Amino acid sequence: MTFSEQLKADIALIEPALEKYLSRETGEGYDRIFEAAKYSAMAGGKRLRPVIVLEFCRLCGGDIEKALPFACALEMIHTYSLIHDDLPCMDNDDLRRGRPTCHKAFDEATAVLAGDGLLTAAFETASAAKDVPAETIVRCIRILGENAGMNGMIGGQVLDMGAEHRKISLDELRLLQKLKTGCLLRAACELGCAAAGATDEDTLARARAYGEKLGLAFQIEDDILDIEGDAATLGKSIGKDAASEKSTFPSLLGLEECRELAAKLTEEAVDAVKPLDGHAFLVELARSLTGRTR
Ligand code: GRG
Repeated sequence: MTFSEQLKADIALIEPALEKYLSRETGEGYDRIFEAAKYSAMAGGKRLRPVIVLEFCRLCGGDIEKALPFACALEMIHTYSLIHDDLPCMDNDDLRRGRPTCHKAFDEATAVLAGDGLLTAAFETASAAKDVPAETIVRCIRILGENAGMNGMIGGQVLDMGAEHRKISLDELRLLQKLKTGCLLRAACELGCAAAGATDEDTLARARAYGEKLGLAFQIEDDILDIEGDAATLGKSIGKDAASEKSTFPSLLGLEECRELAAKLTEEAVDAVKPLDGHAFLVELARSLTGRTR
């Protein structure tokens, strides 16, 4: 199978499973919350994190079908973070994944609850994984909690809010992004290994390194895309964050150095997994994210 065929096959497993896990309507009068959660979760998106879960599971010799609950749980947490990040009290965005944000399509309170519902459903889904040893389930739940929580993505979001109105250093920005974006990507790698029952320390360290390097490269690319997108659509040379004087990789390093750094980090991610058998897909995936259009 080629890279793009395998990517399509993974997504074809993930999307119906995600929809099934979120289809728990009762007809009791609160079904609108399922509608809102599915509106955001089933709105496309690259499915990068759940694909990485399946592919690390495959690389470690596991059954990727058994990794699906963990892959979908991670995508639910990612979707909740996007819904909450778009709220008026956070980034106040109108569009996400090419359509109105959850609070625009529904209302603010429903969007808060849809995010809460997705976060909770993630843990429900992971804990109910079928034909998986209890020890593996607990390990996966811990990975999800640690990376999505206050020492992970939430901590990163707090640093991000603190960086709203003051210039921060490159080291501070690296930490912020390591937590905010990097933690869920690292969690994806760890979850895939855990779902396969892998315990080899070298493999786990390589998986973590891949996630961390890729997370940073991915965020730098995202900052570059923000600038290029704004320049293309608005005829401006600055992005939203630059306009608000928020520190970003391009504002601290300049575009050229950012491109070089993203490429260097991508190759470091590649180097981390190259010694592992079955690394080809992960190598192509990492390289496909450099210079992506979104
Ligand atoms: C508000 C709880 C809370 C957390 C906020 C992760 C995060 C922290 C906010 C998301 C907003 C954002 C722009 C994060 C940077 C990481 C990033 C580029 C997210 C978008 O991920 P993609 O490109 O999205 O994988 P798709 O739509 O493809 O899934």
